[in-house]
Amino acid sequence: MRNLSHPSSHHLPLTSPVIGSEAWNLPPLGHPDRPKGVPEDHTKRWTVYVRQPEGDPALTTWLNKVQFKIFNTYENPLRTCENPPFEVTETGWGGFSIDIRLHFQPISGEKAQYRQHFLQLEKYGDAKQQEDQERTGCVRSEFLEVVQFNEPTEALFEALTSEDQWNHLVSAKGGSKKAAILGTAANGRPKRGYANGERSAQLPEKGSDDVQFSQEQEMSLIEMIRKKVEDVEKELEGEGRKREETEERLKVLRGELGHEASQRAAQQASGDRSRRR
Ligand code: SLL
Repeated sequence: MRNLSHPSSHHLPLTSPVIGSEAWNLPPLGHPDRPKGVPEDHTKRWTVYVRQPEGDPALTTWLNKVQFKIFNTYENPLRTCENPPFEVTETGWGGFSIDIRLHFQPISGEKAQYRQHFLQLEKYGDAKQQEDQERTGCVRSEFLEVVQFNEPTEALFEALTSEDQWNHLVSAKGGSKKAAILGTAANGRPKRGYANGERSAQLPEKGSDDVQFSQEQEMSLIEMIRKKVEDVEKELEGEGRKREETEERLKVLRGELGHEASQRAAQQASGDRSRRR
């Protein structure tokens, strides 16, 4: 790590944007509310986005530009958002994986980072989730991404911990910026930072009904991912064993086949000899 003289320099700064998508049904073909100019086979309207969790500092503190690479049959499939909102809205009929490139503010000195998001158009999840999706007509798929800065400059660190990042909350919600920085945010949400009150760009420690994303949730996400990795490793082990068995079996079969083939060749050869006589 270079250049970090700040007291909390033992933490590599990280931020947590939300990457997600929302999809709605389009009114069917011939319906008066169906927007004009939408191709006949399109059944959905969708938006893919990078957003800050509610009550968070503006993404532009660290995020400069976002590129979304959508399915290549769309016009101009590489969509670039130089300013917020960092999102793309389109219509279509099918889901696909979207490549997302996060470009950081030049002061950060960080290289762009790459993420992927699957555009989920169909209902998913448990019965309750699907009921909600049916009722609201909206399928939302969101992930809290962890963006870690590997070589943060002092300037980036300053920006990530500066009070000015909360300015947009004051104008938007009429709350107090001071409240946002101290104790609770304007909306009563716990503030970001460490338990000892250390200023940081971390998520609030604990979640609640009102707090969508927290360090607690971040940790359980990490734990979930760790478990998944374990599962996949176990599966790989099993697959490896299966493969060995298959190879063993193949060897035996090849051996049998080779034996048969050489017998046949021998018979043929002796036949040839007998004809020649
Ligand atoms: C796949 N899932 O991976 C499919 C592709 C593409 C969806 C789905 C319309 C695009 C357009 C649309 O929704 N495409 O109008 O250009 O093969």
